[in-house]
Amino acid sequence: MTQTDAPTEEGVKQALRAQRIETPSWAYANSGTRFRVFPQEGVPRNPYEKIADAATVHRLTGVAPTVALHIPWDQVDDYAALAKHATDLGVALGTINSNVFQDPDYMLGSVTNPDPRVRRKATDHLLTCVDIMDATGSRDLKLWFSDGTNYPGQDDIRARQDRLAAALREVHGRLGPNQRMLLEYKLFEPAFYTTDVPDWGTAYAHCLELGPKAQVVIDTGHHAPGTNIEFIVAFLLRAGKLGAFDFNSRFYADDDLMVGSADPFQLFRIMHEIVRGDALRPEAGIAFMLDQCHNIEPKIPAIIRSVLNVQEATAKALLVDAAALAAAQQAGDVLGANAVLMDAYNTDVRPLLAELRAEMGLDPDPIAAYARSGYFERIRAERADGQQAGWGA
Ligand code: RM4
Ligand code: MN
Repeated sequence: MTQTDAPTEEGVKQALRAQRIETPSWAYANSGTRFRVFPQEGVPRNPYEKIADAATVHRLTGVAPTVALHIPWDQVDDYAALAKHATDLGVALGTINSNVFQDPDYMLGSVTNPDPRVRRKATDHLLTCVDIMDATGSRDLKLWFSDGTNYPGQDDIRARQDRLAAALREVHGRLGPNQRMLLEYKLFEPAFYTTDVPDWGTAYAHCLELGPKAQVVIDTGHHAPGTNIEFIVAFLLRAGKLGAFDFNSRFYADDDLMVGSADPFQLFRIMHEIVRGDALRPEAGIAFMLDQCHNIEPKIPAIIRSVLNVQEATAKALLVDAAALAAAQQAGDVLGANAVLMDAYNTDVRPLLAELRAEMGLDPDPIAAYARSGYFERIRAERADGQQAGWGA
C-alpha cells in the first residue's frame, strides 16, 4: 500500500500475509527476575528443542518463520546442523544476538572496559558471532551492551565512546556483503549512572559513522517512561537507519512483558509509522522481533499471543485511511485527522484476522489450536528429565 491508497480488505490481508515476526529462542527457556526464576514444565533443554517450539508457533500463526539465537545461550558444536534442524521443522535461524554481559570479566564493561585485554575478548566474541552468522546464513548481528558506570568519576565517559567506536568499526569491517549490524540502546540497567549506548541518538550517531550496514534497533522497553517511540520510528525510517525492533511491553522499566499487553495503543502508533513509511514489507529490511521473558505465564501460548498482538496492531495500522488522513492534515483539521487514526484503532480486527488465517489454511484461533494440539502434553513428558535451558543469570 502507498500513502494515497484507501485501504481495501484485500490490500490489508495481503500485507498481513507477507508480515514476518521473529521469535527469540530465549523466550522459550526459563527466565525470571533477579529474585527468582520459576521453572516451568516442558521447557526446552537445548537450542534444538527451543527451535522445535518456535516451529510450533510458526505452524500455528503462519507469520513467525524465523527464530533469533543468543550466543552463548544457544551455543552448539555445529551451527550448520542447527540451521538444517530448523529448516527440517519449517523455520530458519534469524538474528544472532551477542552476549557480552554475563562473563565475570565484564564487570566494568565489555568493549568499553578500561582494560584492553577485556576489550579484545569482548570484540573477539562479536567476531565469533559473525562466524556463526556465516554458518547459519543469518543476516543480522544484534548488539546490546550493558556497558556503563555506576558512579560519577568511575571512568572517562568520552574515552568509553572511543573504545566503543573502535570495537564497532572492527566488527563492522568483518561483516559480509549481505550482513548487517543492529545496534541496540537502553536507557539504564545494569549500569545506573552512565550507559555507553543509552538512547537512539547515540546509537544513530555510531551507525552513521559506521556506514550503511549499521542500523539502529528499537527495543520498546528501553526508554524513559513517556518517551514517544513512534517519533523515533518516524525519524529513523526517514533517515534510512531503522534496522529492527525488539518488541515487548513495559509498565515501569525493561519489564519484558508480552508485546501489546501494557499499551496496545502505543503499538498501534508504532505500526502506523511503519505502514506510513512503507516499511512493513520484508523487502524493506526491518526485522520485527520479539524480545520478551515469560516468567509466570506458559511460554508457547504467550509467544503466540504476542504474535497475534503484533498482527492486530498491524491490521489496525493498515486500516488507517491514508488519503483521508492526509487531506485532514493538509486542511489543518486537527479533530478530523485524529478521528481517522482513532477509527482505525477502534476497529475490531479479530474477525478479519480469523478469516485471513482460514484462508491461509490455519486455525482461526491459534491459541485454542495450540491447547488442542497435544504439543504441551508431549513436551512435558519428553522433557521431564535433564537440565532445562535458562538465561544463565
Ligand atoms: C537485553 C537486550 C537484548 C537481549 C537481552 C536478553 O536487555 O534487550 O536485546 O538480547 O536483554
Ligand atoms: Mn532487546
